[in-house]
Formats: sequence, C-alpha cells, structure tokens
Amino acid sequence: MGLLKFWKKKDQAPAAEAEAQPEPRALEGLEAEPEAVESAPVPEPMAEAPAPASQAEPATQPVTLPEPPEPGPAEEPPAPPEKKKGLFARLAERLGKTREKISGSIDRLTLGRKIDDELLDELEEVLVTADLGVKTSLELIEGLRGRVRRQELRDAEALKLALRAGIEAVLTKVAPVPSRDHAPHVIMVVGVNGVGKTTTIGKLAHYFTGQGRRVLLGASDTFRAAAAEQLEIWAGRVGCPIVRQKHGADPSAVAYDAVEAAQNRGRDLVIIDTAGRLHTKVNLMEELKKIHRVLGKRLEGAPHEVLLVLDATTGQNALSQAKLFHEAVPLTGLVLTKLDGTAKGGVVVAIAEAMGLPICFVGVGEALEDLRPFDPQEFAAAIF
Ligand SMILES: Nc1nc2c(ncn2[C@@H]2O[C@H](COP(=O)(O)OP(=O)(O)O)[C@@H](O)[C@H]2O)c(=O)[nH]1
Ligand SMILES: [Mg+2]
Repeated sequence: MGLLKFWKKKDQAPAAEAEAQPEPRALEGLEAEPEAVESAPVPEPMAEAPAPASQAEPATQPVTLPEPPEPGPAEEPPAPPEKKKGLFARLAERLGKTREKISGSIDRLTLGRKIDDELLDELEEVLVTADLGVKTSLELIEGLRGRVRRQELRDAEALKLALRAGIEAVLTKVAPVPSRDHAPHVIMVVGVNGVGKTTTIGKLAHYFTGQGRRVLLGASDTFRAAAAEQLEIWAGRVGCPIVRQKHGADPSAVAYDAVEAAQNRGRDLVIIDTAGRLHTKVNLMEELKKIHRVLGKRLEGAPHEVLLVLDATTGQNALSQAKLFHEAVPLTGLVLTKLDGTAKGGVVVAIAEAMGLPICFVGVGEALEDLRPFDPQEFAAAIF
C-alpha cells in the first residue's frame, strides 16, 4: 500500500482555524531578482558535509512549541456524514471558477445545438483555455468523437459525464507513491518562490499530526529573510517542533540537523522547507541537489519523498517548472496550491498527464485545514 493511500486513509476535518496568516507573498518566477535584503548574509559556498551545528554558529535550536489550546466545546458538532459532505461541498465551492470555466462553457456551447464534430472542435478549445493543455484536450476530445458520431452523447449532460470520466481516467493513471517502512520519514518540499511551500508545510504538519504522526519541521529556506519565522508560526499553530538556524545558514546543515533531531526525539515525520529562489536559478538547483544528498548521508534512503509545490494559478507555466525541478531532484509527487480562486484548475489534469507523477495534495485556501489529499473522482466531480 502506497503512502498516498496512507495519506488518504483518514479524511479528517480539523478544527476551523481562521487567524491571521503569514504575510502574503508575491508570486515570483525562477528568474526573479535576488531578494532585496542588503544586510543579509550571503549563503556561503556549501561544504560537502554540513558542519556540526555547534561549530561556527549557535547550536540549532529545536524548539518545542506548546500545543495550541484545545478548541472549546463546539456549539454544534457536525455529525460525521455531514462533515464529509461539507468537505466535498467546500472543495466544489473552492473550485467554483474552474467549474464555471469548464462546465459553464459546455452549457453555453451546447445550448440549442446538435452535438457533432464541429461542436467537439469548439469544446477542445474550451478545454485548452481551461488549461488542460493541448495534448490532453486533444486526447480527451478524440476519445469522445466515436461516441458522438454514434449519437451516444446527445446532450450537454451526457457530454459532461463522458468528459468527466475521461478526466478521471487521466488523473487515476498516475502512479501511486511506493510504500515505505522507516522512521523518520523525510519529505523535502521544493518549488518556486511564492507558490505556497511554507504554507503547505504548515498544513501538511497539521494534517499528519491529525493522523497521529509525530512531525518535526526543518527550515532550510535560509535565503529569504523571515522564512524561518514564517515556518515557526505554522509550527506554533500545529504544536510541533522546528529546527532552524539563522538567516543565511547552510540549508543542508539545517536539513541534516532536522533529521538528527527527529531521530533523537522520536519524531517519525520530518518535513523540510527549502528556498524558492537564490541568486541564480543554477544556485537554487545546486542547493536542492545538495540538500537531497546530505539528507541521504544522514539517513539512508532520505528524502523518501520530494514534493513539488505548484501554484495552479500559473496555469501551463507550472508544467515548465515541474520539468525544471524534476531535472534537479527526483520528484515523487506534486502539491497544487491556490485551486481556490482560479479558473485554471484544469492544469491539474495536464500536469498529471505530462509528468506521470501523483498529485498528492491540493491546496484550496490559506487556512490550516485548506489542504486535501487529492482524490481524482472527487476532483473531477467538483469541476463538473
Ligand atoms: N488562496 C490560496 N493561497 C495560498 C494557498 N497556499 C498558499 N497560499 C498563499 O500564497 C502565498 C505564498 O505562500 P508561501 O507559503 O509563503 O510560499 P513559498 O514562498 O512557496 O513558501 C501566501 O500568501 C499564502 O497564504 C492556497 O491553497 N490558496
Ligand atoms: Mg517559503
């Protein structure tokens, strides 16, 4: 059984969490200029083996933060079946723009028209503009042509159902994550600046803690000023320890120390945050490779997962990012964020098809509970 299955095992609905979120960050591309923090120490050229934390700098401080206060007695505790329904309704609601783009366009397109080849050509265009990608859209439409000619799909509803099944099939084709049996399990999280890595890590920590995992976070984005503080805020919300060093420290050393701390403290899941931008793109990729290598030195087989976080609002651009990161570190799965408030949710389908990687989680908002294990059926249902 894959880890993905494990992730999906318990579809829990955590307590609502609506406090202030970390500072919003602008989305920036890989090519972006270096961050304008003049006084910031430049990350040093990295030594192969990370120096023991005690050598040059103050020791890495694993900080155990107090458990957040238990929520008071809920006034109307929702019954479990309702809760489940509520979550689905919520996903459907968050994906409203994508649904409007795909499902709404099909309604308008088919209004008072015969469903024929010509209509299918126009439908293909709709799918492309909904960011399903040219190749995927073409394949989906070709899959429908025979049935349309045989007049099996006579109305918009039948057409949508067929398309939904096609999309589900594309999403389900994706390989499951191989199962792993070890502790701590190490997840390295990568992605361009502003896609939502740190936020996602906070949500992941919350999700896994809810599953009874003992999580520890590693703040290896030492490049962006205040990145570690941002992660620390999330750790505080979730109530899990974090390993961090000062701004500009060697990210690999932080990652190394995080795994060590997890081993010493009996934590069974380590999630490592990384930078999304360095002085150059080459630097960034080299740094990620090094973190990957150093993690493996500390613990054989680590990192067990490398999750790439992609911002769904960037549409097809996400695909080129995925390819770039995949060349640097072997990705094992994807997390798509910001599916709320974008009409480009169809990019999920394009990416799943192109990368052959599992989409492990989707982010549908900024709060702690706005991360969901990805479920192809549920997703396809939510966009139709
Ligand atoms: N609407 C929405 N915003 C998100 C989501 N995930 C992250 N964000 C926001 O995206 C911004 C950048 O997030 P951050 O975690 O700092 O990105 P990082 O640079 O990749 O670490 C923040 O304002 C987050 O609140 C999501 O699923 N939906
Ligand atoms: Mg970050």
